[in-house]
Amino acid sequence: MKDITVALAGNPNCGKTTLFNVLTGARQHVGNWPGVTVEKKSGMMRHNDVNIEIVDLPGTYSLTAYTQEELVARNYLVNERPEVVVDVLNANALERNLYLGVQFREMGIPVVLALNMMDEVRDSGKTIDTSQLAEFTECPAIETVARLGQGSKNLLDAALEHAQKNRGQWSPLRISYGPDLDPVLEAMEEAITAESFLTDKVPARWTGIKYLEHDEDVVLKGRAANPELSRQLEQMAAEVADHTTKTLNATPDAIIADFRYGYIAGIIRKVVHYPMLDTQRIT
Ligand code: GDP
Ligand code: MG
Ligand code: K
Repeated sequence: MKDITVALAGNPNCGKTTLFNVLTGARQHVGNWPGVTVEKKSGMMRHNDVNIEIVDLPGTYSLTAYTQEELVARNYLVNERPEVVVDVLNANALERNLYLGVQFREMGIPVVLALNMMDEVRDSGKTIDTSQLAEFTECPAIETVARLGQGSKNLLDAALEHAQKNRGQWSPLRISYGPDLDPVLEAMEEAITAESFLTDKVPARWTGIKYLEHDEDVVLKGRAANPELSRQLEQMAAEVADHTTKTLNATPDAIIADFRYGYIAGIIRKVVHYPMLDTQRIT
């Protein structure tokens, strides 16, 4: 029987399936996610006397409700609450790949970063300060080359340790979304917390963000759970959307994406270093 579940997530083509195969070998089960035709793969393995179920989530760039894959990944995390998510990153495209991880951390789920394709990073001459990345993101970060099976032991050590440290507790990352959205988000969070609205499953702030983003899945669940509060939140979201559209020519979901990318860019500037150009070396 399993002791813990580790979910593998990441953008398409980051090496997730390769890593999944390295970890689980032939002990795999392939099926479909309930109700949809998205493939579900899981496998069992044992590491440091712990029985680990590894679940391969669909590859996604985001966690909105726009695609079946994103909904499957999100609902799985919310309903099954795996002890830890291993976010597999193409380390060679770190900035783009970190966007998904920020969203996991906004949900609050414990995340370990697997910096995969480190062979390609080394070939490129770039360097990544992995320990600083771990510090800034507050997620353990492990370098891997899944195609050669490198780093999987370190990754499992880090995943088990992180699972033990968090003990199923979710603690969401809080990013500022600027002077227009922050006050609304705070008011939403207060109202959501006061009514324990969906808070058995997800953090109050995350639900607020989803109302600002007009997330259809969350709004429908919200209307079913508490129609009056849902109407209030929808009203708040509509008012601020009207305001930002007039003053900034931007909808809240676009502003939210901008601030997330800004948060990531700030980290990337500090941890990714490029080789000096030849022309600079000559002078
Ligand atoms: P997925 O879409 O995330 O499941 O990615 P796959 O596991 O299918 O891998 C996508 C491609 O990347 C395949 O051609 C793999 O062989 C390759 N790949 C996986 N891991 C690495 C790695 O660490 N380094 C390099 N260079 N290629 C890798
Ligand atoms: Mg795959
Ligand atoms: K490749």
